[in-house]
Amino acid sequence: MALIPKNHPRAKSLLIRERLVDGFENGVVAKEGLLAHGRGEAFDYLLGEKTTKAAKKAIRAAASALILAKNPIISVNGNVTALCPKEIVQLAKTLDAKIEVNLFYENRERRKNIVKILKKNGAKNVLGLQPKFYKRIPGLDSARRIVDKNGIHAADVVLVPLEDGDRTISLKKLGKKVITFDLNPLSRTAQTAQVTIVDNVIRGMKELLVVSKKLSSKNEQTLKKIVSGFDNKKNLSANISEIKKHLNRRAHLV
Ligand code: PTJ
Repeated sequence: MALIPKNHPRAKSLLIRERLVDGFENGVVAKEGLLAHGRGEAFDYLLGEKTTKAAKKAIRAAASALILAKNPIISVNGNVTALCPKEIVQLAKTLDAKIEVNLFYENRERRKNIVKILKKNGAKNVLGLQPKFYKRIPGLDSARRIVDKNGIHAADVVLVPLEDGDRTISLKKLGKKVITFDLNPLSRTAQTAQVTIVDNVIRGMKELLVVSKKLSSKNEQTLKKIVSGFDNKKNLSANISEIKKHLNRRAHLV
């Protein structure tokens, strides 16, 4: 692991980067996952490396939808496992949700490594390792089409952090509600999910856990009101405005 001085101005984000590199070296993260992280870092920088007001609003809507769900599931890939395994497991416990490994860059060994990490962090059961339960999502060509019939296939609300496009549309066609984390408010996933949390999973997943715990005592009517009052397009625009504001502030410093 690289030595990062504590007082380095970007120590936090350099430490996060190290988690990805460790994840790659331990066979959890795909090499393409390192590139995806770099893209995320750039957007995080443009957002001021903080959870915006808009992201907090999306997190409330996401938590409400997940609490209201009959059969919620958290879909995990290499990057999200390397970045926040503990939070994923705690969130699943809080929401009584299942966890399923779903990869874009299919690799059986990596699936096993991801399950191992999640179990080390307290997960009892992680779906996605048993081919006898595999089903296909129609209309999807990537490896992500392979899902567990008792997991993503049966779910009504799916949390898909760090996605790459087509699956969100296919899951929506199957009548599922899709919630995503994506630092790029312009990505296809961000634009097609019902709830997009434009935040770094490393911060956002913690916040989603806290808010889910808080809202779990609220009644159905209150939660439904939070969900129906949320407008994803408006929320994405608010995040884009946040980027513009941040850029303007930085430009004035030069
Ligand atoms: O482990 P696998 O095989 O399932 O592969 C996972 C990756 C992430 C490599 C795969 O899904 C992929 O290639 O994704 P993309 O197309 O690069 O999209 C990832 C999106 O996540 C981009 O829009 C990034 O800006 C965003 N992103 C990257 N890091 C973070 C992030 N969003 C939130 N938090 C992050 N830390």
